[in-house]
Amino acid sequence: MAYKDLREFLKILETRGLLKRIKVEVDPLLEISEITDRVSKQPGGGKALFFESVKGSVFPVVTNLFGSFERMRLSLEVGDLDDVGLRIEKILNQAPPKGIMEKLSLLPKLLEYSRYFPKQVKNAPCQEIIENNDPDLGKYPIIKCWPHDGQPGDEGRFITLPMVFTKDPETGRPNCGMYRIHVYDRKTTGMHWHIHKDGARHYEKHQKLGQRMPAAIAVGGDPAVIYAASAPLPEAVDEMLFAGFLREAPVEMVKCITSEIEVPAHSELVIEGYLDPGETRVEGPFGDHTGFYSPAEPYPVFHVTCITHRRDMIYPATLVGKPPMEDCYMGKATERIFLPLIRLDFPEIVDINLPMEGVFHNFALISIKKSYPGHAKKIINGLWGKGQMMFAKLLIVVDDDVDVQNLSYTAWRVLNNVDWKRDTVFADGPLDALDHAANWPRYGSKMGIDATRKTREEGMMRDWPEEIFMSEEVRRLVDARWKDYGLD
Ligand SMILES: Cc1cc2nc3c(=O)[nH]c(=O)nc-3n(C[C@H](O)[C@H](O)[C@H](O)COP(=O)(O)O)c2cc1C
Ligand SMILES: [Mn+2]
Repeated sequence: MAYKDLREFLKILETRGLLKRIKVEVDPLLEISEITDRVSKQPGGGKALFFESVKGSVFPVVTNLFGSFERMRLSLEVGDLDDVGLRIEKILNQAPPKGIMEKLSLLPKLLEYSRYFPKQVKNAPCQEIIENNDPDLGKYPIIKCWPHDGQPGDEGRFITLPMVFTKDPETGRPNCGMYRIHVYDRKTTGMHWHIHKDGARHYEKHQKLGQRMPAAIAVGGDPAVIYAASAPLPEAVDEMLFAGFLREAPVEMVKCITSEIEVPAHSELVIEGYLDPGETRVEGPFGDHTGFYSPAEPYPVFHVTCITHRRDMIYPATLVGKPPMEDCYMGKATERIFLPLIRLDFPEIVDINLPMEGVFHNFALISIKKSYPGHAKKIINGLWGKGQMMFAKLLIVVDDDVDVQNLSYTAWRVLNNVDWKRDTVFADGPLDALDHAANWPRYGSKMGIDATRKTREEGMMRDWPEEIFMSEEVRRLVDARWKDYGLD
């Protein structure tokens, strides 16, 4: 059963002892951050935090919702994050229907999926209160994360767990992306969609058409819906359909009060507004999930026309910074969920590990079933051409007998197997907007390492050595005699 909204999820967390209430008054400027940071650094990611009393606002704040493997699984209602991937794989493996009989036999399945399309509703909890006279962002407990966040003249508050809804002006197709929101004043914010993202694409199109762009920022809801905003889906896939698939129930959507944009009806808070093409303002700096401040740069400006919310709104926020943090668990979910989709193009890929320390765009480990010379290099080049994998600054490919989830074993194999000149590939290309190491923003070099066993065809003049293993016979003997040695 899908969670209807954020509250249902919070209730589950609380009954399972995975949520801690903080009753004393706390400051949304930095204090909530420091508490959240300390808790997310506890073994396993600590608990979700519910701040009941927040200085300067009547609304409470929750943080660290997704910040452990257990809570990430609970948020998607699965026993194992791989279960979502398996569901996707099952759909993808259905052979394309040939004859009419086959098509008919698939009909029930197809209908089942159509159940997941977002559904329009008229009455929405997120519109219990409508502030369209003089909307004021100052009423809400929006947090300041790190000391140098924001510009002189603003308080450095950022909405950190937003779902930003836009529409393609040509196709009418909706998009939802998680792009942090820098609050400049009561009615104005930044819009930090990197140029590679779908929201930015929609903005570009409005700009070309010379049209004002409507947008809406929704905060809070079923955690599966929130997660979907961060998922690296192809532009053609509506995040809300994907959320429907994840929660196995359609997402109920409601039209905004001041625009045609639709937002999840069960959100906690919705900020409606528009962007004027060409208008930019300095956004940031912001203590980012790389563990460094992302620099202040011009980004489009969002003007608020209306704010709607639940009467007793609960405001969720996330804190990003040096890993491990809450977003690392969201990234880990993405790693598991998207593996079957990557395998569509690269069936030889066995597993992928995006270690938290690599903050997702910096490092990916990939195991493959190698079957021809140069196979690993083909995977490296191929992945750099696939969606947000283009940002991967370091790709290391190993053979399928390496468990890439075991970092120590993998490091040992890689370090022994590589001849650095022969086995490295460099490429120039787009980089994540958060990369600060390249000479220019968003463009620089990436490295791939082929750490698979090398063959003659790949130029290896020697026989590959055999990995050491004890014989089965002796292992069985020692197993049987273990007690006799008196070692335990
Ligand atoms: C907590 C969090 C904050 C994020 N902030 C941003 C951001 O400010 N700008 C951005 O372009 N992407 C950001 N992302 C990544 C995007 O949400 C992600 O790339 C997503 O796939 C974008 O959706 P889109 O493909 O529809 O553009 C963030 C992700 C998370 C989990
Ligand atoms: Mn998208």
